[in-house]
Amino acid sequence: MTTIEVNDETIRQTRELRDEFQKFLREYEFGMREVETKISILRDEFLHDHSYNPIEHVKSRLKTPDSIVEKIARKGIAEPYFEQIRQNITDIAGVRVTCSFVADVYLLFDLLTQQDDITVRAVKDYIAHPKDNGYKSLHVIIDVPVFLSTGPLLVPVEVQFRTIAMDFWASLEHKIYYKFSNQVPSHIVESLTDAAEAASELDIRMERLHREAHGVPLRQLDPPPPAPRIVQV
Ligand code: 0O2
Repeated sequence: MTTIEVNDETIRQTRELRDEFQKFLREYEFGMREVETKISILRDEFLHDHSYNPIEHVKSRLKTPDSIVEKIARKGIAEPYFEQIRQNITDIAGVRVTCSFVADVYLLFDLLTQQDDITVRAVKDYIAHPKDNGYKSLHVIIDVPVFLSTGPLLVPVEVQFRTIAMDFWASLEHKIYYKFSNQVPSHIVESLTDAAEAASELDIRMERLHREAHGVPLRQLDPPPPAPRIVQV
Protein backbone atom coordinates (compact mmCIF):
# COMPACT_ATOMS: atom_id res chain seq x y z
CA MET A 1 0.00 0.00 0.00
CA THR A 2 1.30 3.49 -0.89
CA THR A 3 1.36 6.00 1.90
CA ILE A 4 1.17 9.71 1.18
CA GLU A 5 2.73 12.05 3.65
CA VAL A 6 0.41 14.95 4.36
CA ASN A 7 2.38 17.77 5.84
CA ASP A 8 1.41 21.37 6.53
CA GLU A 9 2.76 22.53 3.19
CA THR A 10 0.63 19.98 1.28
CA ILE A 11 -2.46 21.10 3.18
CA ARG A 12 -1.66 24.75 2.48
CA GLN A 13 -1.21 24.08 -1.26
CA THR A 14 -4.41 22.03 -1.44
CA ARG A 15 -6.39 24.81 0.25
CA GLU A 16 -4.88 27.37 -2.09
CA LEU A 17 -5.89 25.30 -5.12
CA ARG A 18 -9.41 24.84 -3.74
CA ASP A 19 -9.78 28.60 -3.18
CA GLU A 20 -8.47 29.36 -6.66
CA PHE A 21 -10.89 26.87 -8.21
CA GLN A 22 -13.82 28.35 -6.29
CA LYS A 23 -12.82 31.83 -7.44
CA PHE A 24 -12.57 30.53 -11.03
CA LEU A 25 -16.09 29.04 -10.84
CA ARG A 26 -17.50 32.19 -9.22
CA GLU A 27 -16.40 34.22 -12.24
CA TYR A 28 -18.50 31.93 -14.45
CA GLU A 29 -21.43 32.31 -12.10
CA PHE A 30 -21.14 36.11 -12.44
CA GLY A 31 -21.04 35.81 -16.24
CA MET A 32 -24.09 33.57 -16.16
CA ARG A 33 -25.94 36.09 -13.99
CA GLU A 34 -25.12 38.91 -16.42
CA VAL A 35 -26.66 36.88 -19.26
CA GLU A 36 -29.71 35.94 -17.16
CA THR A 37 -30.25 39.64 -16.43
CA LYS A 38 -30.00 40.54 -20.11
CA ILE A 39 -32.55 37.86 -21.02
CA SER A 40 -34.94 38.84 -18.26
CA ILE A 41 -34.75 42.52 -19.29
CA LEU A 42 -35.64 41.54 -22.86
CA ARG A 43 -38.52 39.43 -21.59
CA ASP A 44 -39.91 42.22 -19.37
CA GLU A 45 -39.56 44.81 -22.09
CA PHE A 46 -41.42 42.57 -24.56
CA LEU A 47 -44.18 41.95 -22.09
CA HIS A 48 -44.70 45.61 -21.31
CA ASP A 49 -44.14 47.14 -24.72
CA HIS A 50 -45.54 44.45 -27.01
CA SER A 51 -47.83 42.51 -24.65
CA TYR A 52 -46.07 39.41 -25.82
CA ASN A 53 -43.67 37.05 -24.10
CA PRO A 54 -41.38 35.21 -26.53
CA ILE A 55 -39.71 33.26 -23.71
CA GLU A 56 -41.25 30.19 -22.11
CA HIS A 57 -38.50 29.57 -19.56
CA VAL A 58 -34.83 30.10 -18.82
CA LYS A 59 -32.58 27.60 -17.09
CA SER A 60 -28.97 28.13 -16.05
CA ARG A 61 -26.33 25.81 -14.75
CA LEU A 62 -22.65 25.76 -13.87
CA LYS A 63 -20.75 22.67 -14.94
CA THR A 64 -19.84 20.51 -11.95
CA PRO A 65 -16.14 20.10 -11.08
CA ASP A 66 -16.43 16.38 -12.04
CA SER A 67 -17.85 17.28 -15.41
CA ILE A 68 -15.12 19.90 -15.98
CA VAL A 69 -12.41 17.35 -15.14
CA GLU A 70 -14.05 14.80 -17.46
CA LYS A 71 -14.04 17.36 -20.29
CA ILE A 72 -10.39 18.33 -19.64
CA ALA A 73 -9.53 14.63 -20.12
CA ARG A 74 -11.80 14.22 -23.17
CA LYS A 75 -10.33 17.28 -24.89
CA GLY A 76 -6.80 16.16 -24.03
CA ILE A 77 -5.87 19.45 -22.37
CA ALA A 78 -2.33 18.55 -21.36
CA GLU A 79 -1.68 21.50 -19.06
CA PRO A 80 -4.98 22.27 -17.38
CA TYR A 81 -4.12 25.70 -15.97
CA PHE A 82 -7.06 28.01 -15.44
CA GLU A 83 -6.29 30.05 -18.57
CA GLN A 84 -6.15 26.91 -20.75
CA ILE A 85 -9.42 25.72 -19.29
CA ARG A 86 -11.02 29.12 -19.92
CA GLN A 87 -9.89 29.07 -23.57
CA ASN A 88 -10.84 25.46 -24.33
CA ILE A 89 -13.89 24.70 -22.26
CA THR A 90 -16.49 27.25 -23.13
CA ASP A 91 -19.61 25.72 -21.61
CA ILE A 92 -18.73 25.96 -17.91
CA ALA A 93 -21.50 28.54 -17.64
CA GLY A 94 -24.62 27.64 -19.57
CA VAL A 95 -27.94 29.42 -20.05
CA ARG A 96 -30.79 27.72 -21.90
CA VAL A 97 -33.54 29.94 -23.28
CA THR A 98 -36.69 28.09 -24.28
CA CYS A 99 -38.89 30.08 -26.63
CA SER A 100 -42.38 29.59 -27.91
CA PHE A 101 -41.60 29.53 -31.62
CA VAL A 102 -38.64 29.20 -34.01
CA ALA A 103 -38.99 32.86 -35.06
CA ASP A 104 -38.64 33.85 -31.40
CA VAL A 105 -35.48 31.75 -31.09
CA TYR A 106 -33.78 33.74 -33.85
CA LEU A 107 -35.22 37.02 -32.58
CA LEU A 108 -33.84 36.48 -29.08
CA PHE A 109 -30.51 35.31 -30.49
CA ASP A 110 -30.20 38.53 -32.52
CA LEU A 111 -31.29 40.77 -29.65
CA LEU A 112 -28.73 39.24 -27.29
CA THR A 113 -25.77 38.87 -29.63
CA GLN A 114 -26.13 42.37 -31.10
CA GLN A 115 -25.68 44.04 -27.72
CA ASP A 116 -22.55 46.22 -27.68
CA ASP A 117 -20.82 44.55 -24.76
CA ILE A 118 -21.26 41.02 -26.12
CA THR A 119 -18.66 39.31 -28.29
CA VAL A 120 -19.67 36.21 -30.22
CA ARG A 121 -17.00 33.49 -30.16
CA ALA A 122 -18.84 30.74 -32.05
CA VAL A 123 -22.29 29.83 -33.27
CA LYS A 124 -23.66 26.35 -33.94
CA ASP A 125 -26.98 26.46 -35.70
CA TYR A 126 -28.40 22.98 -35.16
CA ILE A 127 -31.82 24.27 -36.26
CA ALA A 128 -30.69 25.02 -39.80
CA HIS A 129 -28.40 21.99 -39.62
CA PRO A 130 -29.83 19.40 -37.21
CA LYS A 131 -27.55 16.70 -35.85
CA ASP A 132 -27.94 13.21 -37.36
CA ASN A 133 -30.02 12.09 -34.38
CA GLY A 134 -32.44 14.98 -35.02
CA TYR A 135 -31.16 17.29 -32.25
CA LYS A 136 -32.11 20.91 -32.89
CA SER A 137 -31.07 24.01 -31.01
CA LEU A 138 -29.21 27.26 -31.66
CA HIS A 139 -25.98 27.44 -29.65
CA VAL A 140 -23.80 30.48 -29.19
CA ILE A 141 -20.69 31.01 -27.13
CA ILE A 142 -20.46 34.63 -26.05
CA ASP A 143 -17.94 36.57 -24.01
CA VAL A 144 -19.69 38.77 -21.50
CA PRO A 145 -17.89 41.40 -19.39
CA VAL A 146 -18.06 41.07 -15.64
CA PHE A 147 -16.89 44.07 -13.63
CA LEU A 148 -14.90 42.95 -10.60
CA SER A 149 -13.07 45.00 -7.97
CA THR A 150 -9.89 44.11 -9.85
CA GLY A 151 -11.27 45.34 -13.18
CA PRO A 152 -13.32 43.92 -16.04
CA LEU A 153 -13.12 40.26 -16.97
CA LEU A 154 -14.53 38.61 -20.10
CA VAL A 155 -16.34 35.40 -19.24
CA PRO A 156 -17.46 32.85 -21.85
CA VAL A 157 -21.06 31.68 -21.51
CA GLU A 158 -22.82 29.12 -23.70
CA VAL A 159 -26.36 30.13 -24.53
CA GLN A 160 -28.70 27.57 -26.08
CA PHE A 161 -31.91 28.81 -27.69
CA ARG A 162 -34.61 26.32 -28.61
CA THR A 163 -38.38 25.88 -28.80
CA ILE A 164 -40.50 24.01 -26.26
CA ALA A 165 -40.83 21.10 -28.69
CA MET A 166 -37.03 20.94 -29.21
CA ASP A 167 -36.52 21.18 -25.46
CA PHE A 168 -39.00 18.37 -24.77
CA TRP A 169 -37.24 16.14 -27.30
CA ALA A 170 -33.71 16.95 -26.05
CA SER A 171 -34.63 16.38 -22.45
CA LEU A 172 -36.24 12.99 -23.17
CA GLU A 173 -33.37 11.94 -25.42
CA HIS A 174 -30.88 12.87 -22.70
CA LYS A 175 -32.77 10.74 -20.15
CA ILE A 176 -32.92 7.78 -22.55
CA TYR A 177 -29.15 7.94 -23.18
CA TYR A 178 -28.57 8.10 -19.44
CA LYS A 179 -30.88 5.12 -18.83
CA PHE A 180 -29.08 2.98 -21.42
CA SER A 181 -25.61 4.30 -20.44
CA ASN A 182 -25.19 5.61 -24.01
CA GLN A 183 -25.82 2.11 -25.52
CA VAL A 184 -29.29 2.86 -26.87
CA PRO A 185 -30.92 0.04 -28.92
CA SER A 186 -31.07 0.97 -32.59
CA HIS A 187 -34.90 0.84 -32.82
CA ILE A 188 -35.10 3.44 -30.02
CA VAL A 189 -32.52 5.62 -31.79
CA GLU A 190 -34.68 5.45 -34.94
CA SER A 191 -37.84 6.28 -32.99
CA LEU A 192 -36.08 9.25 -31.44
CA THR A 193 -35.05 10.55 -34.85
CA ASP A 194 -38.66 10.18 -36.05
CA ALA A 195 -39.86 11.97 -32.93
CA ALA A 196 -37.47 14.86 -33.68
CA GLU A 197 -39.10 15.18 -37.10
CA ALA A 198 -42.57 15.17 -35.47
CA ALA A 199 -41.40 17.87 -33.03
CA SER A 200 -40.26 20.05 -35.97
CA GLU A 201 -43.62 19.61 -37.69
CA LEU A 202 -45.38 20.55 -34.47
CA ASP A 203 -43.25 23.71 -34.24
CA ILE A 204 -44.30 24.72 -37.74
CA ARG A 205 -48.00 23.99 -37.10
CA MET A 206 -48.09 25.78 -33.76
CA GLU A 207 -46.36 28.87 -35.13
CA ARG A 208 -48.79 28.96 -38.05
CA LEU A 209 -51.74 28.60 -35.66
CA HIS A 210 -50.39 31.34 -33.44
CA ARG A 211 -50.09 33.73 -36.36
CA GLU A 212 -53.55 32.87 -37.59
CA ALA A 213 -55.05 33.43 -34.16
CA HIS A 214 -53.23 36.69 -33.43
CA GLY A 215 -52.67 38.14 -36.85
CA VAL A 216 -49.11 39.35 -37.00
CA PRO A 217 -48.63 41.18 -33.70
CA LEU A 218 -45.00 42.06 -34.30
CA ARG A 219 -43.08 42.68 -37.46
CA GLN A 220 -40.28 40.52 -36.08
CA LEU A 221 -42.64 37.60 -35.77
CA ASP A 222 -43.11 37.41 -39.48
CA PRO A 223 -39.67 37.51 -41.03
CA PRO A 224 -38.66 35.62 -44.11
CA PRO A 225 -37.43 32.16 -43.08
CA PRO A 226 -34.62 32.90 -40.65
CA ALA A 227 -31.18 32.87 -42.20
CA PRO A 228 -29.06 30.21 -40.52
CA ARG A 229 -26.68 31.72 -37.99
CA ILE A 230 -23.52 29.79 -38.74
CA VAL A 231 -20.02 30.62 -37.80
CA GLN A 232 -18.98 27.11 -37.00
CA VAL A 233 -20.88 23.78 -37.03
P1 0O2 B 1 -24.84 19.48 -20.46
O1 0O2 B 1 -25.06 18.78 -19.18
O2 0O2 B 1 -26.12 19.82 -21.17
O3 0O2 B 1 -23.91 20.63 -20.35
P2 0O2 B 1 -17.75 20.94 -26.98
O4 0O2 B 1 -17.31 19.60 -26.45
O5 0O2 B 1 -18.69 21.65 -26.04
O6 0O2 B 1 -16.65 21.81 -27.44
P3 0O2 B 1 -19.80 19.82 -28.45
O7 0O2 B 1 -20.03 18.76 -27.43
O8 0O2 B 1 -19.81 19.42 -29.88
O9 0O2 B 1 -18.49 20.61 -28.26
O10 0O2 B 1 -20.82 20.98 -28.17
P4 0O2 B 1 -22.26 21.16 -28.72
O11 0O2 B 1 -22.53 20.36 -29.92
O12 0O2 B 1 -22.46 22.62 -28.82
O13 0O2 B 1 -23.14 20.51 -27.56
C1 0O2 B 1 -23.01 20.90 -26.26
C2 0O2 B 1 -24.33 20.80 -25.51
O14 0O2 B 1 -25.45 20.79 -26.40
C3 0O2 B 1 -24.47 19.51 -24.70
O15 0O2 B 1 -23.89 19.73 -23.45
C4 0O2 B 1 -25.99 19.38 -24.61
O16 0O2 B 1 -26.52 20.28 -23.65
C5 0O2 B 1 -26.44 19.86 -25.97
N1 0O2 B 1 -26.49 18.76 -26.96
C6 0O2 B 1 -25.69 18.63 -28.03
N2 0O2 B 1 -26.03 17.57 -28.74
C7 0O2 B 1 -27.07 16.98 -28.12
C8 0O2 B 1 -27.87 15.83 -28.39
O17 0O2 B 1 -27.68 15.12 -29.36
N3 0O2 B 1 -28.87 15.55 -27.51
C9 0O2 B 1 -29.12 16.34 -26.42
N4 0O2 B 1 -30.12 15.98 -25.61
N5 0O2 B 1 -28.37 17.42 -26.12
C10 0O2 B 1 -27.36 17.75 -26.96
P5 0O2 B 1 -23.25 18.56 -22.61
O18 0O2 B 1 -21.88 19.00 -22.22
O19 0O2 B 1 -23.36 17.25 -23.34
O20 0O2 B 1 -24.11 18.40 -21.35
